Amino acid sequence: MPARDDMALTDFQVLARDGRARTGAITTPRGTIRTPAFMPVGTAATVKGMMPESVRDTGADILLGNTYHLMLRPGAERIDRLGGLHRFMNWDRPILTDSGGFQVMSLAGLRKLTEAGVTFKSHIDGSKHVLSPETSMENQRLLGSDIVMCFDECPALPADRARIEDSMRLSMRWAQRSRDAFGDRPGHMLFGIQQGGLEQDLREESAEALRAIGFDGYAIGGLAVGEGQEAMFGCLDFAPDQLPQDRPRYLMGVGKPDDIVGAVKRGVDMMDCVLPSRSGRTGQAWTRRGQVNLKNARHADDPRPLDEDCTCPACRNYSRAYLHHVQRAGEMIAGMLLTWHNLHYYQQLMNEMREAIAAGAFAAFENRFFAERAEGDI
Ligand code: PRF
Ligand code: ZN
Repeated sequence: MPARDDMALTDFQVLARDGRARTGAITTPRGTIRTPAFMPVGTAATVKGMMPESVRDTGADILLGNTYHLMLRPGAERIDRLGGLHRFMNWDRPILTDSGGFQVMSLAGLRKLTEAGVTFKSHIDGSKHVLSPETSMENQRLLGSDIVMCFDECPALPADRARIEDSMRLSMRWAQRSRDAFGDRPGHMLFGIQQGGLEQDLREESAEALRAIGFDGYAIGGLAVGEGQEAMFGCLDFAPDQLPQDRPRYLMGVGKPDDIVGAVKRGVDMMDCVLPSRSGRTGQAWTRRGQVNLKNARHADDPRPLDEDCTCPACRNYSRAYLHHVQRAGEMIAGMLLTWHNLHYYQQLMNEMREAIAAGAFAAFENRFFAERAEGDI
């Protein structure tokens, strides 16, 4: 038995496999993350419309935060002075922060990309900033992130092979600089990000570069950027297997419930997406039977809950008629209730998949998942 000081503060264990799907646990000093895990998105130090204790009640073990947004407002130094992101937003469990590489390309105003990094103008006030592997690692350290992401670049698809290849190689040089700048921080994990578009050989080259550097976990970046589900699944048929078996694999920015089921089936352990929270604020609900638009007039006189089998507060305490009314009236509670329901549904789905994988019954789970959706909302 090693002395306590010698024991790793973070760990990943695969507890069971079913086909390529796995279930396991990531251990961190701030708590355990059951995998496959879905991470609600808390971009601006809040999961919009939800109290942190309510997010926890839906079953979330970890949240995602965004370096890009937080460095611009309120500033990573300020959050550090105020005791770090966990204390600032009142969430004491693990937080994964994205590096800003993806957000700066999609959100920033005028920007200039060089080997050194990205110079850009804030989408909030036009002020000038620099993100590089080094400044991203520093900002994520100031935030107190438990799982830090490498600084990378992600081209939108479709793109030329040459563009994808150059971008992937730049991201791999940035991955080495991220590793060097991160240093040795017990209790915190650094994840590399695989790029390479839909090309199997570029994905392999990227995986090899990341494995040679060595990370605590490996993300699959550059997917869900306009290629469609079939192409994404085609890539996921080989990409997870190119990454180390004994480390968590995180598919960034995915997705709809059926994307998530397909990704888990192909060996993905972690995911994040704004969909359940964002669509909750526009009247869209996700249930076992698919997508339901609460704005639709067919709900106006409906006394039934959104989903009679769901145990979330929106379904236990309110009718479809009420959810329809508050949505139409633009009341704040509309977004609050639907976000709660959607996050609850997503976490329920993850729970079912973890149990199915542990029981060697993923195929049966998948059949039920698609059969219920095929029935449609009734
Ligand atoms: N890189 C980073 N964040 C991301 C992505 C990526 O490729 C994606 C792609 N779906 C979402 N978020 N750093
Ligand atoms: Zn519900």
